[in-house]
Amino acid sequence: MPEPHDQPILVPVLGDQLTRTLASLRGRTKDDTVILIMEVWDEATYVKHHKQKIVLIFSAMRHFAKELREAGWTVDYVKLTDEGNSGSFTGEVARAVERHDPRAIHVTEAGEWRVQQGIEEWPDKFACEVEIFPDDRFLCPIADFRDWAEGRKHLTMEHFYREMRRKTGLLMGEDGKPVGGDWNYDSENRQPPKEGMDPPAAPDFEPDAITREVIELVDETFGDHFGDIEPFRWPVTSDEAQKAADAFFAHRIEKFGPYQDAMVHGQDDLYHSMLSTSLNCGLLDPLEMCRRAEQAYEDGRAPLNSVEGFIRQIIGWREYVRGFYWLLMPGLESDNALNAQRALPEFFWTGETDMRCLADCIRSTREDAHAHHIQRLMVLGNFCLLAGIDPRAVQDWYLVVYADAYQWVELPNVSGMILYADGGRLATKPYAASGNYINKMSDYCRECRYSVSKKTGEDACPFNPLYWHFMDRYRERLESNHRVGRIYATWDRMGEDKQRAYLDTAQGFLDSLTPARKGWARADD
Ligand code: FAD
Ligand code: DLZ
Ligand code: SF4
Repeated sequence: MPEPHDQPILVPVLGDQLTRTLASLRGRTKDDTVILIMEVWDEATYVKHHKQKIVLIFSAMRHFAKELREAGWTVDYVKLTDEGNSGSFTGEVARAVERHDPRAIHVTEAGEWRVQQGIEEWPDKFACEVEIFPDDRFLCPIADFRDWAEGRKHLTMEHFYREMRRKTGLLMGEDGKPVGGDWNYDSENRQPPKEGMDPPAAPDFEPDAITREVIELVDETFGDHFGDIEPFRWPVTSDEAQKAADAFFAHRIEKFGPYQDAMVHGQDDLYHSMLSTSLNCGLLDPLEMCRRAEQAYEDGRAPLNSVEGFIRQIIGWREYVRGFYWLLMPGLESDNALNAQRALPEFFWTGETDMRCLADCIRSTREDAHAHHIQRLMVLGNFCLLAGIDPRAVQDWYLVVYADAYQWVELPNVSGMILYADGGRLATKPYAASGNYINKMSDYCRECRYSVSKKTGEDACPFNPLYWHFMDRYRERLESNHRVGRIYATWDRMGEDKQRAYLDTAQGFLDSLTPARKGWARADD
């Protein structure tokens, strides 16, 4: 390692901050800076992440360090197996302070509350000055979101999104009006899969020597974690991530919108971008991706509904959930507005269930550390909502199993979007659905052992009775909700025998579930 000048600035870069233009790196000079990148036990094990998630982060961190060194920076890289590794960010910064005697530490704020709490203690722990920079890779500063949320009863994403459109100018006409006249084209984005649909494959990235070494390390060290370690195909450098983006903007964006909600057995990517892992660890810039989408529209390569839909996911949902997270933490973690207490079923980990939709989503989750949004929301999430699974168990599952999962994005989606555990601050109604929705949007039901058209009894699709069991359980709370309340007229018209059959079928199904064994998500649970 070349020695930089006396008393340099120490810049710790976390595993989801792998961006050359990171706020704490901008403006630094090479002869006056030591960049510290740390593989630490605490981060790898606070939940037992999917093996591919750890491979992705460690490999991306090692590649990033290599690129920085090749560009002339001094990088102090701590490997997980290095002698003396303390296992924590704070411990490693303390050791680096001993090694380099920095005059200051410059760090960009952490994505997650847990880590940020640790960073905020650094000024008291270390004798040198500590400067914490806002993470301006996000387009909406945390303080701006707070201002926006102030005094609002409902934090409606759509309202936030419009402000973000105005702020970024994305898809805005010169008259200050949205391009095409409407803000949102979601109603055009709900097509079921077409027979014989054959989306162009997303590029695979063959593991190089660095990734191979990490795969071996993770296999040896975290072999008991959930998920297949290979084939490992995620981009681990910014060049690879750009290639993945090129392929999306060349071949998939056109149909991204219409088939955004479609589900096909055996396929978890369809026309989705598969860019979340790269966006979240810093290999891609969110605004740049939106500009590329806008360009595709301007060049006539993609229709407005696809492009607007993609941009909304990024400057709308992605920015919104991040603001929502920082607004409501730490309480959001323990919110349980519906008092859901049931243990997560074991099949979430093993995939062994006769429910074909769930089995397929869990398969892709195990094989690829990925499932697309509607699979996460309307199959896996819907099941957890209807079955009344304890939010803590659901949070842990989502945080473990997806390669793109960080608490800032996982928690609002789980607590707010799927479970209504936040009491309705994110979603105005629970996203509850019977088997009918899944049947309409997928090819899952055709070969399922359950019958989606049966409402009660042994062979009935479990989503059907579970839906009414859920509605009945929460009648008092939901009846007054104008978006759900009308459903109770249908329930009341059924009569007692039919209602009893629904409730008994659902209860029989719930009683048959085997709770997950301990130790899947956390070593100490
Ligand atoms: P695309 O469908 O191509 O979408 C483009 C981009 O939009 C994504 O890459 C992502 O950055 C952004 N985006 C889309 N929807 C959301 C959303 N609801 N919240 C935030 N960003 C969004 N996404 C994560 O990145 N990490 C998570 O841990 C995560 N957990 C989720 C948990 C649940 C219960 C649900 C319902 C959704 C979750 N999502 C999460 C959002 C979404 O499912 C994934 O971002 C998406 O499936 C990633 O695949 P993609 O890149 O192909 O996405
Ligand atoms: C997810 C993850 C893992 C598995 N390991 C590390 C690590 O060893 N070192 C590191 O810097 N980051 C890791 N990460 C990503 C961090 O969890 C992420 O940077 C923080 O949670 C952000 O708050
Ligand atoms: Fe899923 Fe029900 Fe369809 Fe089976 S019948 S695939 S359980 S929705």
